[in-house]
Amino acid sequence: MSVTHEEPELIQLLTPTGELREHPDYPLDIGDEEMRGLYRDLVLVRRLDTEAVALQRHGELGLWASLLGQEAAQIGSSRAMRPNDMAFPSYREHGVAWCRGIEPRNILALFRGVTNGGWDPHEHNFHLYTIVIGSQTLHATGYAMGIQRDGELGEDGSAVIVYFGDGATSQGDTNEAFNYAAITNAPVVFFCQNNQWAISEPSERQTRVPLYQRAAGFGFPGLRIDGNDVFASLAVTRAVLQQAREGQGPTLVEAFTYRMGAHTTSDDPTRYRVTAELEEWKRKDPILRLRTFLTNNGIADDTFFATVDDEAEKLGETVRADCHSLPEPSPLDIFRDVYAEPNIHIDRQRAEFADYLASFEGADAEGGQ
Ligand SMILES: Cc1ncc(C[n+]2csc(CCOP(=O)(O)OP(=O)(O)O)c2C)c(N)n1
Ligand SMILES: [Mg+2]
Repeated sequence: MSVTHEEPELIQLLTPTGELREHPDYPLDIGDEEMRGLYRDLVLVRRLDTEAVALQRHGELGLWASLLGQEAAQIGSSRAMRPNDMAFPSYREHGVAWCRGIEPRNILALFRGVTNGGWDPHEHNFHLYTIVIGSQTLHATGYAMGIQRDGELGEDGSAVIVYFGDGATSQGDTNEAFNYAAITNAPVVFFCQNNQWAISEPSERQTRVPLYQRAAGFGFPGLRIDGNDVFASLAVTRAVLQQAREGQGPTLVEAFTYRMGAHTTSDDPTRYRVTAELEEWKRKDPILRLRTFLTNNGIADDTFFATVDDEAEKLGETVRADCHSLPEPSPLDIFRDVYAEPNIHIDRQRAEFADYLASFEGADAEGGQ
């Protein structure tokens, strides 16, 4: 059976060669300072990512999921958030974490396996990383329904943004979340980073229609943006978050991008994809095009770029040093976050486990050696 569908329409404000295009519905409306700030964010999160990959290669992290190539999708959309909005990430959202003020060392702790969570979701309105594909779309929809019920909608109200991949759109959870958000008109932005791969499964084997068109079937708008264009990501997300805050319900944003690295450090993409594809996407690099734009329009000069490069080097050093000095957790920490309130069963299990640990010669009460 052949299926016909409309040709995908891509919202793009900054072309791969660094030219700015006006869009009637999505004005960019930011000043030079903010543009330089976006460039700085992009470079710093890429440096953080490169350092984390190197740390994993040195055996300092158990695993790392690289965001290489997806920086613009993440930075633009998260700089569109206000502090009182809530974000639900997947496991690759280091750029979003960065913009929400999560310390890189806390992300590293997670991938080093020395924390049971990483951060307090309420402190930065940034939920914990979620590995179970698509499940965070339901958490986000429920949270957005809570915002509605707490009467927090309005021009200065709050909204929710949830990040997930192309592969997650094949999950039942994601489709249930789409439906629930639609029928309840929940203030949630579904931000799908279509990096065109779900590990080794290409997106053309996951869907017969462009992903953003799925939203129409659930009864809410869907848009496709150039995910390597930080301006489009910012302008579009800002607009749809505001619509959500004002009670106009959910939107699906499909950020069309490309995962330039491996799925994770445990994966070898040369086994399932051709180099030519990667080379093509290198020419669409999100950082390169913004640098060209800033240079050609006299918004940033060599001194600015050199300062950002220096800052990136320092961040790399800090991340490395922080990783080496992350404390080992106590085995008893596992009992700490099970319930919000004290619980006699957990207390008893904790005490039994503490006795067991203490039974080893030379062990201290906290299980350390
Ligand atoms: C429910 C569930 N099924 C399978 C997996 C194994 N798994 C981990 S990542 C992944 C691919 C996800 O692809 P996508 O949603 O496109 O996200 P990306 O990694 O490309 O950012 C799979 C199948 C999982 N973590 N959870
Ligand atoms: Mg993917």
